Amino acid sequence: MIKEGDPIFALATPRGKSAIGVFRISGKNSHKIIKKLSSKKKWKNNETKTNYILGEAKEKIDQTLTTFFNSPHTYTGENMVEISCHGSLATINKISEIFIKNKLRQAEPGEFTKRSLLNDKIDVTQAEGVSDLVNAETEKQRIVALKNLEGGVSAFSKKISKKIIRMIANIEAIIDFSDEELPKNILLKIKEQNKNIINVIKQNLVKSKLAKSIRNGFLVSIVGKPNTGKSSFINYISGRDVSIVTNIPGTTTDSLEVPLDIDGYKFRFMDTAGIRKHKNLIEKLGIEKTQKNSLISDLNIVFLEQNETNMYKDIPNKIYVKSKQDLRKKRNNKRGLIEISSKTGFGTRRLIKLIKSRLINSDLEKTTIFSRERHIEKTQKCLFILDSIDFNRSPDLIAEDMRAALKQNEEIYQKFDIEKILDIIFADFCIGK
Ligand SMILES: Nc1nc2c(ncn2[C@@H]2O[C@H](COP(=O)(O)OP(=O)(O)OP(=O)(O)O)[C@@H](O)[C@H]2O)c(=O)[nH]1
Ligand SMILES: [Mg+2]
Repeated sequence: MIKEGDPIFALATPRGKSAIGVFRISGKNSHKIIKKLSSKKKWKNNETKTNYILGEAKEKIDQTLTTFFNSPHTYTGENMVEISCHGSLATINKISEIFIKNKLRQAEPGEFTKRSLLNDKIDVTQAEGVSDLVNAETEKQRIVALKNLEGGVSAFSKKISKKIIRMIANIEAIIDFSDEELPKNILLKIKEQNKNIINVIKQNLVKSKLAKSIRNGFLVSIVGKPNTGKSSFINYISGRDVSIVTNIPGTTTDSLEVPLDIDGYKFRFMDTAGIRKHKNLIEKLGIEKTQKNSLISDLNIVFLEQNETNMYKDIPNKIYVKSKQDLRKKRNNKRGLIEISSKTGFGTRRLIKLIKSRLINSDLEKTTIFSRERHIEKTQKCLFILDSIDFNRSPDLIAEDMRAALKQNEEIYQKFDIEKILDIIFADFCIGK
């Protein structure tokens, strides 16, 4: 059953000067309202016609290309209209004004998708996919988001649910039937089933690490002593002067993040105050921040002055680099050390290649399952419950645990606790989607 909400509208394209602007309208009476405002009165489903939007005195406001969509086969499930008008601010403002006068309400961010979800046109993970696709900045983010939109996450989680339900049916058979009526070793079989589900989930979680990083970006921190060329490297790879460079040691006092698209992957390079002895409070705070960031980074690039690698024993996931190669006569052939120059660009491609290979070590096409923290959290909870089932307990207690695990898994794609889920999903939606 489609529920129709109050009539809403939104400009689905950015407000500003452009060739066209697209308005979307959805909800109760939306067809009636637009027919009243249009120079043409008869519209068939999915029909696109040029027409005029008319003002209060029936004066022409703009020539538009308008399409009517009949419920339930629309994005929201409700009756909808899409209007492409000329993209000037004057036209957009005037049309918006007329809409408001005619009882159309300006939509909230993500309200169209919310209605789509409430009318079961899409499920929760697909709504997340829509949001990610609209926000995708890099090629790989686009690929991951599209897979979610197409239902990749739901398909996987539903498969897991099915397996758990089958296992619950078996354990319930033990509760309901006597030993003679049941196949031998049924408990052993259930244990096998459980192990199998656990393995599938674990494999998926390993793969999901990559998908999550693709969505959020790989965090790479640049650490090292003062004047080793950290900021110069950040400036070189971003092609801009984002960080101040001087020959005064301790120039960078704070952490500074620079987003970069490398071969379609999002990276967040972080210039830092580095790690050294501090002379004042500003330096102390900057260094503490560097240390914290290095722990949460996917990778740390340690810029060396000499061979002080023992200073960085506590830094996880690192690559050693020595910059200013252009000033040295001799090549440093030390193993595990990359020489670069931010003046000439020497070695930088090799370094980027190494960073990429350290972080992306599997094929994306096969690894696009969970890209959101929410999916991973629910799956981990499900896994934890299945993993800690004590098969020595009574079958009804085992069944109870299994049902709890099932609930966690179902929450990935079902509309549980709808308001809370909506808040999370729609936090980064834009108006008109
Ligand atoms: N010749 C040459 N000079 C460099 C290179 N990289 C950095 N420098 C110089 O080294 C000095 C320090 O560079 P920065 O990039 O500010 O070094 P940093 O590690 O960010 O220093 P702090 O912010 O003080 O920790 C500057 O004078 C740069 O011009 C390089 O590859 N070649
Ligand atoms: Mg610096």
